[in-house]
Amino acid sequence: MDEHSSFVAPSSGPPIGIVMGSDSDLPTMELAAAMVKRFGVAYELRILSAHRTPLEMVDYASTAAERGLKVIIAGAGGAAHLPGMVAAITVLPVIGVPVVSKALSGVDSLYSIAQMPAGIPVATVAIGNGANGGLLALQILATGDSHLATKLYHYRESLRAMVREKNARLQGTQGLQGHGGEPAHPHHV
Ligand code: RP5
Repeated sequence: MDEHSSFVAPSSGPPIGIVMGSDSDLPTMELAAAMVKRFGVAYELRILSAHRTPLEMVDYASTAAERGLKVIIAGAGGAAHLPGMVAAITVLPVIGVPVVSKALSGVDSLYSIAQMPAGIPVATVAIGNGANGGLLALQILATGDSHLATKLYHYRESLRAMVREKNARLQGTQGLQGHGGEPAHPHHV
């Protein structure tokens, strides 16, 4: 492993790497892939286990930057060491996605991913939230890509519009639900 590999001039591979510990993580990590795809950004998808294929994991992480990756989204469940170990090997930003586990519902995954020692950060999203993993990766890329930043801004606009529309619909039903002209959902100050 070349410990300086992150400083080698990168090739033109996809900028986002999505890795996961097992195919059982795929339903969660496909949410990340779908989000990245939605914004038209190229990505690669790999099953890579910190415990079952440690040497492949080291190879992947140590060559990630020279292959052109800019950010890695890593999902794992249970004793979820993949994101932290990948982060230990490369200086690329690593986003950890805690996958829901059978025994502890993903709390084990969350703690394993978030509680990194000083010096080796992993940006951890909520349990099962692969979509936010994808979005955060896109936001990191967008710091150097104004076209992508504009697309993300429009996405936020769509979220705002969605909430406003929901509120407008709620306000429209108040006349049916309210009592004696009182708002159905009074605002207490
Ligand atoms: C972890 O163990 C994987 O990330 C997965 O979430 C969990 C269970 O793996 P499988 O037993 O389903 O392969 O390494």
